[in-house]
Amino acid sequence: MTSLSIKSVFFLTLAVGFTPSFAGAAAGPALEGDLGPPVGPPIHAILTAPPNVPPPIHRKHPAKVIVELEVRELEKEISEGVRYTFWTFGGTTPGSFIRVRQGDTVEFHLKNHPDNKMPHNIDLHGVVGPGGGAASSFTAPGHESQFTFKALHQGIYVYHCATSPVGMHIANGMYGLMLVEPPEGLKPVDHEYYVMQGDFYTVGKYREKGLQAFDMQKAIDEKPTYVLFNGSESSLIGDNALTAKVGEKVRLFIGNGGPNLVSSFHMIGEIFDKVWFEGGTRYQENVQTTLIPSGGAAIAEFHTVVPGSFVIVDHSIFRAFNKGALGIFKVTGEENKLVYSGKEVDSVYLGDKAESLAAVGQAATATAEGRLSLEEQVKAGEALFTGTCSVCHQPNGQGIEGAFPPLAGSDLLAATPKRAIPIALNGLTGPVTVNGKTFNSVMPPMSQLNDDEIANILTYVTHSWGNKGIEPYTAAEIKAIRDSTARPAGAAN
Ligand code: HEC
Ligand SMILES: [Cu+2]
Repeated sequence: MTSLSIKSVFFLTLAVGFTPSFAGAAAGPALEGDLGPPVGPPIHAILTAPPNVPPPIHRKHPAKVIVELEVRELEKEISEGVRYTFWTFGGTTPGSFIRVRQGDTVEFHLKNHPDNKMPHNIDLHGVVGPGGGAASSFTAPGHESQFTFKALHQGIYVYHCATSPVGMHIANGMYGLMLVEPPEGLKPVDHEYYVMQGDFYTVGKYREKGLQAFDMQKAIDEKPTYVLFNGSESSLIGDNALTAKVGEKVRLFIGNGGPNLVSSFHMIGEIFDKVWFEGGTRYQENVQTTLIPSGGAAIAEFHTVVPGSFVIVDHSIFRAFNKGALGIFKVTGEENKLVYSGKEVDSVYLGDKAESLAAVGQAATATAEGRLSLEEQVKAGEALFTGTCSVCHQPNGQGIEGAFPPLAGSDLLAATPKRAIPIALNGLTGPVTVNGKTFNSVMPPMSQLNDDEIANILTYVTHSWGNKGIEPYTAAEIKAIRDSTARPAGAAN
């Protein structure tokens, strides 16, 4: 045994039932997945921030690959106007994407930035060894750890921090993906993207503005405030949407960091040609929704046929529309009326995300700095009105005859503008007359919107379509009505 290197002993102990041939310890592969010793000079791995994926590896031999990953604790935007202190691998949530080849010897360096407050480590699900590396990588702020592993198994693997309290480190965004390419590589495609879901727990409610603290009790109760792709509500919408052209092949590396929820990953209006479920070697074909366990991953491939905005969701659908688990895949190119006749109507599924929510963020910043202008409030309100109130009252506020009263030029609204607050919060039932026409229908409470949002929406409504502007609504007056009136049973608070 003394003639064997320490590393060989390490691997031998893992190979249960393996009878080593001692005739030439250095000769040839010993273990399944061990494709021989590294060839050539060490290679520094290219790491990418989501949604980007490092370029394919075209190497024909195993190599020594050096991965340098730095942990940063950073305050970033989790939703428009909402800040959160993320703990990150490489400055982003999810962390940097790592790509190696089966058989590679990976020299892993974990650095904990000196400005950080917490110790961290890393558990790579693609590593065979105690803690997946966690046992060798505990790193205090300002320090660096190093360990080496051989990537024996191909596949797509989650990595995450495993420092106590583990759930808190993961909930703060400490997870990412490592791809171990098969020796022959993956089939070429036109685009590869990196999407990873996570659930987040803040003391404030969904979209409550300002810097939000982590809520341990909500995390223990598994009641997330946010469920997100790539760590922010806006990471895959607007200018950040994923893109392709008609007729292209796309590969998604999809992970789920959890810490708690399982993802029902779905792309509205697309069908996955192939899904390597659970990140394994088999694939399923013609898949609508694939389940990504917490701490698991999958590879999905599809090809684009018609243009449009395809909405990426966790099909546990309240998470998509009320907790942020929504992204856009934007396909441009020629229509194909044989495949799909229609014109694109974004707002059917996109809700308020059909509009850029940048104005909402600007208004939130302005509010925090005590300089919110009427114009900013109106712009934010317009973005929020779209896809919420506009569904019934229509984008131009004209309503629909016999069903939804108009908000544009409404004599009722003009006469009693403040009554719009309890209507928006608590809904309205029974006969109501607007511009001489009687409506007798039901408006559901919209109390899932927060005080800022309702104030901005009502300010927009009363300053648009020729409505005579009154004083802008304030979040404080919305809150006062929220606190002093009763909502119907079952309404959100
Ligand atoms: C699901 C459809 C629906 C949605 C969504 C909706 N409303 Fe209404 N709204 C109605 C109906 C129906 C009425 C009349 C209710 C009745 O007959 O009692 C109404 C009445 C009103 C009124 C009083 C009548 C008027 O024209 O002045 C106001 C103000 C109003 N809605 C504002 C809003 C605002 C603001 C939003 C978004 C936050 C909103 N509504 C979302 C259906 C809706
Ligand atoms: Cu950590």
